[in-house]
Amino acid sequence: MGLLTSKIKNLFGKTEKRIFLFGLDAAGKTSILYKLSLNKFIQTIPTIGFNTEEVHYKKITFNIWDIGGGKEIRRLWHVYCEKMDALVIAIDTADVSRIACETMGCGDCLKEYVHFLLQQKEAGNIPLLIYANKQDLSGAVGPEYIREKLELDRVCAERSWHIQPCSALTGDGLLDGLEWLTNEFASKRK
Ligand SMILES: Nc1nc2c(ncn2[C@@H]2O[C@H](COP(=O)(O)OP(=O)(O)OP(=O)(O)O)[C@@H](O)[C@H]2O)c(=O)[nH]1
Ligand SMILES: [Mg+2]
Repeated sequence: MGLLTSKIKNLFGKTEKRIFLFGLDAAGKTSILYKLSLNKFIQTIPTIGFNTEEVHYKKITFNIWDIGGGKEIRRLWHVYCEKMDALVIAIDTADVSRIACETMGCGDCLKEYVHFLLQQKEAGNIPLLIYANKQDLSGAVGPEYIREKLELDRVCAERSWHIQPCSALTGDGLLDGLEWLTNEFASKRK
């Protein structure tokens, strides 16, 4: 979509936003993307590279970029960080061992990658939405656990952030996440 078309749309009260969905492999990013865009829980395969879809919610067209979370791709996450309006992290909340571990630099826990992303210039002070996915599974942890383990109060002192419990399987919570972002974008316009 050209810049001009995008500006014309904005004149009519429609807005486009580019949001990037990161997270470890098997967190459920692709499942979230297609549940939002097709309203279907599809069978996925690990993403090599990325998938992108448009999701229309209220007056916003969300261009959602789902970036693969495999170990080799994670190292390149920062390369995708271009013209982002929001950063979205998906977490498998039933797999707590991979959220944060004792040894920083282990290369396989989410915390270090999230902190790295937040430091990127392109991440500026854009909103951070965390989809606490797989809430349908027993043993899934909630927002407080994630907040503490990722040290969000410390690393997001200057940023708006929100942890949204959800399930790509049932769809619960996914639109609530877009609602939070919509309100964030609206509050920035004032
Ligand atoms: N029970 C349950 N399973 C889920 C949920 N979301 C995803 N899954 C399953 O988790 C597995 C991984 O899902 P994907 O969407 O492929 O994960 P991904 O984050 O895109 O993984 P990569 O592409 O490798 O980065 C699949 O077997 C999904 O069916 C959920 O909310 N609940
Ligand atoms: Mg995927």
